[in-house]
Amino acid sequence: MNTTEIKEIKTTPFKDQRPGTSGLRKKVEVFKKPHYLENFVQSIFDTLPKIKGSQLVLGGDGRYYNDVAIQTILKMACANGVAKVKVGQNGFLSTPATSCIIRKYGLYGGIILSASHNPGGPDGDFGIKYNIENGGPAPEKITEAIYKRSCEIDRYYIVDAPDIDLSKLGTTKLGNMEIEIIDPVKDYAELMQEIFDFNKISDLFRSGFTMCYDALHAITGPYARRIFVDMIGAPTYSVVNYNPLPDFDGGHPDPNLTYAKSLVDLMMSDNAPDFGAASDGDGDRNMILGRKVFVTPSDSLAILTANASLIPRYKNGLKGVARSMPTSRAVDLVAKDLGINCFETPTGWKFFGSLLDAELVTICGEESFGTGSDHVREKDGLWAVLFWLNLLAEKRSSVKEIVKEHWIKFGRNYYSRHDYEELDQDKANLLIESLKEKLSNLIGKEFSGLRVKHADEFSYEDPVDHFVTTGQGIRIFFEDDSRIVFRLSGTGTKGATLRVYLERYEKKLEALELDTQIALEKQINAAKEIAQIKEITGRDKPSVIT
Ligand code: VG1
Ligand code: CO
Repeated sequence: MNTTEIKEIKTTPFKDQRPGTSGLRKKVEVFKKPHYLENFVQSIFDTLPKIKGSQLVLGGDGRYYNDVAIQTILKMACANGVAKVKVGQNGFLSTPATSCIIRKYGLYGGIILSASHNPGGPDGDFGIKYNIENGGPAPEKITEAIYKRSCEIDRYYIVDAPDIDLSKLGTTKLGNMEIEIIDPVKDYAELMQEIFDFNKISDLFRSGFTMCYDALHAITGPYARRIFVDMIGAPTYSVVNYNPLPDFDGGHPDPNLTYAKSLVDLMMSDNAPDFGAASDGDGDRNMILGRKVFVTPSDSLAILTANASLIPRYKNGLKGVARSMPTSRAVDLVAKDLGINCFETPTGWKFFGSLLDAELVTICGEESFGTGSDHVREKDGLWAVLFWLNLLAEKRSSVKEIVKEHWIKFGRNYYSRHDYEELDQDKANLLIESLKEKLSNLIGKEFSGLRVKHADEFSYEDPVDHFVTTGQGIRIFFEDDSRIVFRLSGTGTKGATLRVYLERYEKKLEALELDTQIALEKQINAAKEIAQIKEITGRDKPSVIT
């Protein structure tokens, strides 16, 4: 029998532990402050009614400080009476794989160590997120309770024990708590094999189809190698940057036009393979490219929805779809055509969980390179890539052809997001506050040739549990049905990030292939004018355009 001494450590609250869009994210140096991580973890444990005797899963995206945090969390889990923890080998687990494991083994919950697409390393970001027994991110009522607890906390529990070796698969003990070190890929890969037709995708590769999947030195490398190369038989060169590194090789593991630049350059060149894709730090995002074409995440969501019946798991149709509010309305048109419901939720995956659990929707998506379905309760990067591969294997046409066909049938929702990063927090708040004050006076006014039809601040009542979430972004609708949305990011760790979401619908055949920024010129200018971006922030252009 292992005896391990439980220590009660006195502490005082930090005032900044309110989880954002996706868990608590801070600079590594903040997490390194004495008691900072411990306070938050204990606040999670104190908030959960059945933590004693429970089973959890624990892992992260391999970023700097994961290894240290995992050891602390294991010792705290033991001191708090957790019965068993499954840990990914070497501490690795992607976000969707964690969700899969919670569901498959009926666990009480999981702790994910990641700051997703934010940079890593000693000067980078770190994060921690709690997922509940449905496998999804804790909903707002739980994250708010955790925050409230963190404001009062005065002690935490931890055992005094040597570190656990996480490199060997198998079961070990820490005091009375069982620790099972698991293969991080196996359960997830098996689930993917149930959803998609791997044989069809193998045939596609055998026919000479070429792909470049860029894991950006983040968590999906081992998953992509196992699934694409070992199981499906894609040539090894199909997966690049596949070894996870604590600092992502100095990169920004964010699959978009700015940060996955080498992949984008390759896909736009004459040597482009047929298909290109990338994922983010923790594996829940996806970027889809074809030869000389980038598929916006909003279009990808609409195209996957429209073609879902070609995929084994979805062959009998979809229950409904959901998108976050700023995501383009392309999927709404598909839902209408299919005769299914389309829900509009606030930003962040935590809002999709209750719709998925109530079986109101099958597929969900966000404009921020996030797509997923009811197979887990997180967005899922490799799932989206496999969905596209399965589609390409069925249709045997190019990505560009599939996208064009879609626009011809449904029209095109030109869409772009302009981010103004690292703004002064007070100026960003002022910008949003002044917008709110202006809202009722905007109607009927004209900006850059666009007349305002309606303007409001988005709030959401969950149709299942009726929980109301307010302050979810400013929406301006114009008479031509184009739209601008303004909101502040809830995942940044330095200053504030203003996100401006721009959308315009086009049905005319001859206008389906314009340059996006040109197609949205009026909306871009109207946004600058309405929000007085330059006057308030001093910036005359965004730092990132996606
Ligand atoms: C961003 C995205 C949002 C996404 C969130 C978490 O949030 O806009 O759509 O759900 O990141 O994604 P925000 O508040 O910064 O706009 V991830 O891949 O960090 O888990
Ligand atoms: Co992510």
